[in-house]
Parts: sequence; structure tokens; C-alpha cells
Amino acid sequence: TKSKEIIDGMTMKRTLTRMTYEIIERNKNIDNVVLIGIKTRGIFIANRISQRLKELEGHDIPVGELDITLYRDDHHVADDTEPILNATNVLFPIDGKEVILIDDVIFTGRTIRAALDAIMDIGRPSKISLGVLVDRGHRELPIRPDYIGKNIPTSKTEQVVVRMTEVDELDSILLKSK
Ligand code: 3GP
Ligand code: 5GP
Ligand code: MG
Repeated sequence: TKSKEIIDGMTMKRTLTRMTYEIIERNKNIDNVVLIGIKTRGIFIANRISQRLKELEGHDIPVGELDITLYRDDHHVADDTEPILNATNVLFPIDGKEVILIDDVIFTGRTIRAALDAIMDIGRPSKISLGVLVDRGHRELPIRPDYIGKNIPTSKTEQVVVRMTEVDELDSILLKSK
């Protein structure tokens, strides 16, 4: 296996700062925005953006959490996985809010589809948009991020390794080929 660093810690910090400014620019009513992160690193990214919004402009933007993981159905072919919702932790009303969903990597788009279902079960937002740190391509659904940290073209067998200090020893993004 080979791996190549695409983004280092300093660059990840700049990338998240840029995404934060894009969110500010495109949401005139920023105090109506809420962030919802998808399990593990999507939640950390949402929290960092929320922190940046506080530091840069003094806004207190709440962060909710969705736990969606891929479920492998043993009765089907080996790579037939389906995202399933394990838990939600959204401790504020989302009716009439502009929700920005946040994940670390978007690939087929199936996880985001499941997240949209979960959000619409919780409430009736006025708008839902999507931010991802990495778009690695290979979409299988008509889902496209509104805020993108970096486009990293990949082959289907490559893997984007996202490391964040909250759970890893440092911030970095690697492209790993098997
Ligand atoms: P995350 O919890 O930070 O989002 O599925 C466990 C972890 O592995 C998840 O991290 C997920 O994003 C990550 N992961 C890395 N490569 C892949 C991949 O190719 N497919 C899937 N489904 N998850 C991957
Ligand atoms: P989906 O195919 O539904 O877009 O992605 C499935 C889940 O796996 C999502 O949570 C997504 O973040 C994650 N994922 C897919 N490919 C990669 C990858 O190459 N690297 C990482 N870190 N996560 C991935
Ligand atoms: Mg993820």
C-alpha cells in the first residue's frame, strides 16, 4: 500500500477557515443556521466550523449529531452496503432553520441520502445544504455538496484517510492506494 499526503495540518486549518467564510457569505441570516455533523469526523468538522464562526464573527451556531454507519447485509453480495441511522443527537429545534449537513468525505452520496431522511424525520427546516471536507467523486445519487474543502479525484479502490486531532495524533488527509 502506498500513501501520499494531500493536506497537512496548516492547510486543513486554512481550508476550514475558507469554508467558514463561504458559509458566512452565502447565509445572510447566519443566526438562523444550524450545523449537523455525521458521526465521528463530520461532527468534529462541524464543531470546528462552529468555533470559527464564533471567533470570526461572534455567532453561536449549534451543532447536532447524526450517527450513520454502513451496514453490510450478509445475504447480499460482498460490497452491498447500506447506510443506516443508529442515533440522532440534535438538542435544538430545526423547524424553519437552515441546516448545513457536514461530513468528512462524500463518495456515493448514500450516507447523505440517509442523513436527509433522518433530518426530515426530526423537523421541517427551511433549507438543507451540504458541506464536506473532501469530495472523492463516484456519486451514485443526484447529491452535490454546496461547500467543498477539497476535490480529490480517486479510483474506487483508493481510500481517503482523514485524520483529526480529536481522535488521531494530528490533522492530515492522505490518499491511500491498496
Ligand atoms: P468517520 O467516522 O470519521 O466518518 O467507517 C469508519 C470510518 O472509516 C469512517 O470515518 C469512514 O468515513 C472511514 N472510511 C475511510 N474510508 C472509507 C471508505 O472507503 N468507505 C467507507 N464506507 N468508510 C470509509
Ligand atoms: P458514501 O458512499 O455514502 O458517500 O460514503 C459512505 C461513508 O463513508 C461516509 O460517511 C463517508 O464519509 C465515508 N467514506 C467514503 N469513502 C471514504 C474515504 O475514502 N475516506 C473516508 N475517510 N471516508 C470515506
Ligand atoms: Mg464520514
